[in-house]
Amino acid sequence: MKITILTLFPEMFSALSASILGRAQRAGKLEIEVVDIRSYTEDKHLKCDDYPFGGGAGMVMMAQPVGSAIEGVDPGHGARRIYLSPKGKTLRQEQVYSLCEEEHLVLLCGHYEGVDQRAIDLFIDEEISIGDYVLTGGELPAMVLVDCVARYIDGVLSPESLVDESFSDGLLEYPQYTRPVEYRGLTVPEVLRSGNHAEIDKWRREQALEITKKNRPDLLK
Ligand code: 4GY
Repeated sequence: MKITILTLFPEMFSALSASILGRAQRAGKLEIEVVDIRSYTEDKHLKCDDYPFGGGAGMVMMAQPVGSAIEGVDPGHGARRIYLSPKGKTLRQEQVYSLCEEEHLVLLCGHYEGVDQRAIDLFIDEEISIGDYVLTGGELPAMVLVDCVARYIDGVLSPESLVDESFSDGLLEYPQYTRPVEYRGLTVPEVLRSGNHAEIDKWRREQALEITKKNRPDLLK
């Protein structure tokens, strides 16, 4: 899968070279292309933002550099073009499963007060929010999207890592423990050390149900 990220702050994406996403890229399973929107501006001073019509605080990203950048990276509109913003539909795990089927994603990161609406109307397929809060830009949401989608690309994680995770059966995940058996007076539940896999499965299902009831009763409805 290829993911192209359009941003005014390409240096923020160095984080994607670490850990599992770094390994996926080196193995050729995931290609991440970070493109500086500024390199597409036709302004002689390389300006990419301007004052909002109608007044108000802050700056708005201009349609021209954004539109030209999108057309530059996806000329035939073969990609799914996504704008990250709090106005989008909130990302949920079911949508992550469907996005990972795409050959090419183009992620547009807004900054300041946002992007000229005409660039969104003309060039964007879908607006996605990662949650009901406001950030300074779409860069961290783009990284969130890359991360959760990349986990489902074949060979990025072991298949076993994906079966028992939170949301896989509509529930949150059961608690995990590793050595030592005792830490500051707290011990690992006996059943997990029993070797009785039927009992372990039962305990984990009960715990998953319990934690979901307590923290996310909405998931049970
Ligand atoms: N929440 N989910 C989010 C965000 C910042 C103004 C557009 C979010 O996706 N994006 O808070 N983004 C805004 C800042 C420009 C992006």
